[in-house]
Amino acid sequence: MAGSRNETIKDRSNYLRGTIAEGLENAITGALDDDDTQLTKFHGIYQQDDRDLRPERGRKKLEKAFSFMARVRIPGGVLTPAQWRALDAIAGTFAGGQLRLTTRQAVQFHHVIKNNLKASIAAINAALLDTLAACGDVNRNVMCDANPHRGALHAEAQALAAELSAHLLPHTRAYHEIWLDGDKIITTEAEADENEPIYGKFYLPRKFKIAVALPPENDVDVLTNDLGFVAIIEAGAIIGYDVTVGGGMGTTHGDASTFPRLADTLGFCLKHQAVAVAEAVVKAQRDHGNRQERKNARLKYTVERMGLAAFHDAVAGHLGYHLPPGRGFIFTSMGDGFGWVAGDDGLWHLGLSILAGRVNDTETRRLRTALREVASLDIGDFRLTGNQNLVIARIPSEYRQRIEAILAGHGVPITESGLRRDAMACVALPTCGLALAESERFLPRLLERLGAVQARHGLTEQRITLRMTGCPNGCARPFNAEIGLVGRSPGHYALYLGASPLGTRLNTPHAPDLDEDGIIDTLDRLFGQYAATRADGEHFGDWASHALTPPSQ
Ligand code: SRM
Ligand code: SF4
Repeated sequence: MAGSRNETIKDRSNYLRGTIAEGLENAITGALDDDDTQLTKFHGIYQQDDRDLRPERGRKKLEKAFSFMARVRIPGGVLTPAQWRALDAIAGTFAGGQLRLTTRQAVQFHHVIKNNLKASIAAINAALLDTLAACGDVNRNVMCDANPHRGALHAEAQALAAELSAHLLPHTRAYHEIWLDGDKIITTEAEADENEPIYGKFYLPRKFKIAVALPPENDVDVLTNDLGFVAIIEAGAIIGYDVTVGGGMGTTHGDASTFPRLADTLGFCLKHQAVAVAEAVVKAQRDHGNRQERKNARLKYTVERMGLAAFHDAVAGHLGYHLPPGRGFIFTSMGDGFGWVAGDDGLWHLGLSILAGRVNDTETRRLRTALREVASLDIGDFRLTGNQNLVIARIPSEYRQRIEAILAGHGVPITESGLRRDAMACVALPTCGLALAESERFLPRLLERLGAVQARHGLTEQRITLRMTGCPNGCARPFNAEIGLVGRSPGHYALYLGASPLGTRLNTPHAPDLDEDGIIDTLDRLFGQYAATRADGEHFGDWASHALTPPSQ
C-alpha cells in the first residue's frame, strides 16, 4: 500500500516488532532507531529528549539527553490502592519521583532511560497494568465518567469502557515478546487476519479515541473523541447509548485543512450492540481514513470528507444494519466535582484538584507522599479523571477524617478556588518534542496573576474552564474551553474564547498572539465587561460567545 512514511514502517514492522528488541541492547546510544521510535508508540512508549539540555549538549557535541515516556493504559482511570502504590514505586525508582495524570485518565512516567525501560514495563505488568496501545495508530485509553457516585450506573459505564478497551487492543504478541520476554512468534503474511482481525497489518491511519459519558455529567469531554458512547438513562437505568463520531482537537497553526471538531451523533445503539458498533466504526475508519496525509487522517476528517450519511453506510457495511436516530442527551456540567460527594451506595468520593496532573513532592505540598499514605490504607480505589484530577473513591465514612488528616499533614488542600480548580495544561516543555511554548510550567504563574484579576472583578467563585497547551495539537483540549491558550512561539499564545461550559460548542480565535502581560490585560478587560454585563448565572464562555466579535481572519 502506498502511503505516508508511517504506513511503510507499519507494513515492514512484522506486527509492531521492528528492531526494537535489538535497539534496547545497543549500549552505544540512549536512543532507538528512528523507525522503531514510531513503533514503540503502539507499545505506549515515546522517545523524547530533555529540551532544556539541548543547547548545552549541542555545544559539547554530546548526544541529546534521550529518555522515554511510558504511558500506562488505565480504562476509565480506575486503579486499586495496590496499583497506585506500585505506580508510585515505579516513579521513585525509574521516573524521577513523579507521576503525571493525563487528560485521558492515564498515568505517564517521564525521563525513563533506555536501560530502565524493560524493568519499568515489567514492574507495570506486575501491577496487572500495561502500556499497550496507550499511543500509536490504534484505539487509545478509553475514558469513562470518573466519579462513581451513581454506583450501579457508573459500574455499567465503566464496564463498557473496559470492554471496549480490551476488545480493541492489538492482538500482536510483539509487546509481550519485547518487554516481557515472552516467546517469540514469527508472523507470516498468511496469518495476517488472524493476528490483527480488526486492524490488519497497517493498523489505523491515525490514533483513535473513545469515551463513555454518563449524562448529565460530561467530565470526559465526550464530543472531542473520535467515538463516543453517551448513556441514555430512563427510569434510572441505562437503556443504550447515543453513538457520536468525528470529534478531535489537533490543528496546525495557519493550515486551514486542519481544524478542531466536535462529534456528530451517528445514531442510537442498545447496550449489547455497543462493542460491535465500536468495532464497525473502527473498521470504517481503517478502510476510509486518509493514509497519505497524517495531518488529515483522523476520523473527524473522514466524516467531513465522506459526509455523515456516507460514513454511516460504511459503518453499516461492517455492522449489518444502520443505527436508528440518536435519542438526544443533555449535559449540565463538564468539569470534575471536588470535595466529598456521597454515593448512592453510602460510600464517599473525594475529588482532588491536581494542578496539571503532576503528582510529586515539593517543599510545601507533599502530594505524592500523601497519596501513597492514603493508598496504604488499602480501602476504596483511585480514579483518575479526564481533567488531570483524582477521585479517592468508595471510601466508608469512618475513613474520611483520617484521609483528610493525611492530606492536611502534607499540605494538600481538599479544595481549590478560582481558575485553578478547573484549569488544565499539557506537558509541553521540556519533554514534548512538539512544544512551541511552555504550558505546564507556565500555568501556575499565570493562574496566580489571573487569580488576582478574578478577585478584583468578584469572580473568584465563578467556575471558568481555562486550558493551555504548548502547541495547537490540543492535548489539554483548549478549543473546547471557555478560555483556550495555545502556544505559538516561546512566551506567546493564541487566545480562544467562547466555548460552552458543557463541552458542546467550540471556542473561536480572539487574539492570535499574546505574551503573558497581553493575556493578563486582555482577560482583565474582558472579566470586567463580563462581571458588569452578564445575565444572571451566565457562564463566561456563553457570555463571550455572544458579547465578543471574533477578529476577522
Ligand atoms: Fe497529546 C501528541 C501528550 C492528550 C492531541 N501528546 C502528543 C505527544 C505524545 C507528543 C508527541 O507526539 O511527540 C505528547 C507527549 C508529551 C509528553 O512529554 O508527555 C502528548 N496528549 C498528551 C497528554 C499527556 C497531555 C497531558 O498533559 O495530559 C495526554 C495524554 C492522554 C492519554 O493518556 O492518552 C494527551 N492529545 C491529548 C488530547 C486530549 C484527549 O485525547 O482527550 C488530544 C486532543 C484530542 C485529539 O486527539 O484530537 C491530543 N497529542 C495530540 C496530537 C494531535 C492529534 C491530531 O489529530 O492532530 C498530537 C500530535 C500527533 O499525534 O501528531 C499529540
Ligand atoms: Fe506537546 Fe503540543 Fe501536546 Fe502540549 S499540546 S503535549 S506541546 S503536542
